[in-house]
Amino acid sequence: MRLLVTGGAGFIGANFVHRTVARRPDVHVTVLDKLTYAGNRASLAPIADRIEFVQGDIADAALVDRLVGGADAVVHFAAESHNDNSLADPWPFVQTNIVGTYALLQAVRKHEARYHHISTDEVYGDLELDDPGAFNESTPYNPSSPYSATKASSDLLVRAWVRSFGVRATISNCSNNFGPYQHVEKFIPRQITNLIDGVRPRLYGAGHQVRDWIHVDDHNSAVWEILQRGRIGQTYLIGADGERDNKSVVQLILEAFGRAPDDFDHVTDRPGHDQRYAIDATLLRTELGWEPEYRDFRKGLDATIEWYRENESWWRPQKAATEHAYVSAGEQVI
Ligand code: NAD
Ligand code: TDX
Repeated sequence: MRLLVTGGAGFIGANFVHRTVARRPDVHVTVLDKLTYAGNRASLAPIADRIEFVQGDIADAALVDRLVGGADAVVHFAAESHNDNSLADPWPFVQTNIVGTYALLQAVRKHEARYHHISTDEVYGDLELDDPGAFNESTPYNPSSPYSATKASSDLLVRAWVRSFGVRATISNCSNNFGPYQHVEKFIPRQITNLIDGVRPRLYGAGHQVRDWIHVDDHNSAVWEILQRGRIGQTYLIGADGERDNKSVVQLILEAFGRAPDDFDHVTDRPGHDQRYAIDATLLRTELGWEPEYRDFRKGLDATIEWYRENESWWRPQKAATEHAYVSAGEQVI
């Protein structure tokens, strides 16, 4: 199989490429990545000689047409992915997440390639903290941020290309991922690298918001199942029953560093902050028999902390600029 992976130098994409190279020697992987601030060639360095790497933009229709023409299947991870950035400047989100997905869809339509679209549970909006429910495949779309609105838009383009043009596509909407190679702007790596630097973790507002954490390898094992055996036109939600509030996650990280449970700062809350995400992955489990491997959040978190301790040269170049951007955006201790 010739597989085109967009965004393969980003967090989830790089983990997906590592997993594919390790487990599927029959698959030829080409990565298309623009190498924005979030992309990092170093994430693919250990397997550089096992893959083809193309630096380029998914919105570049001619380039995408050429690469999709040489592929049997496309897994589309590339995106602008950070909610806080989408509040500061939504334009790159519209361009990459919507226009970029359009260019890919036109190419898979022309070349009749199989297409898997990576999306997020944030397209469904949020749940109240006291709501016992969870998102499923029939939950209506109700995105809150420019990021989630552009991801929702891209999902709807995929559905239309399936229905109108017969594109062989599937969609997955996953909950919050953690694991190695995640950019230090995101919640868990930011707190780990702060603590390595002797700086207190930073919790938005009261920290009561709930996220449904899944290890990145479990997300990617589900993507492989869907790519191979998913029903064309179907959406699958991916989640591993990992609900935790943000304050509890910070306190687990503090404990791993031997620090007191109140040794963190509350900082300015995110405008429009989604309260709770929760995934009901029954369809994925029953139809495709998928099960997560990382059932112990604390163990996965400890391994992730270890990875950041051992790979400082990977994250160090981004750390100061990332923290500076948060301060410039108005983040203050409250
Ligand atoms: P990331 O920001 O770490 O990586 C994104 C990658 O896409 C980077 O390598 C970047 O260089 C590349 N990219 C950005 N714009 C591009 C363009 N125009 N052309 C080509 N490449 C471009 O993101 P991530 O956290 O790995 O997320 C990957 C996908 O998974 C996204 O579609 C995101 O919406 C989705 N997702 C993420 C999570 C999560 O918790 N991180 C959860 C559910 C879904
Ligand atoms: O310093 C912080 N302090 C803090 O309390 C940061 C960076 C975040 N937070 C909070 C905000 C969220 O409630 O932690 C939670 C997680 O924040 P992010 O890592 O920014 O993730 P989130 O906004 O939940 O979105 C993530 O999951 C869904 C990914 O970034 C998206 O790409 C994915 O679609």
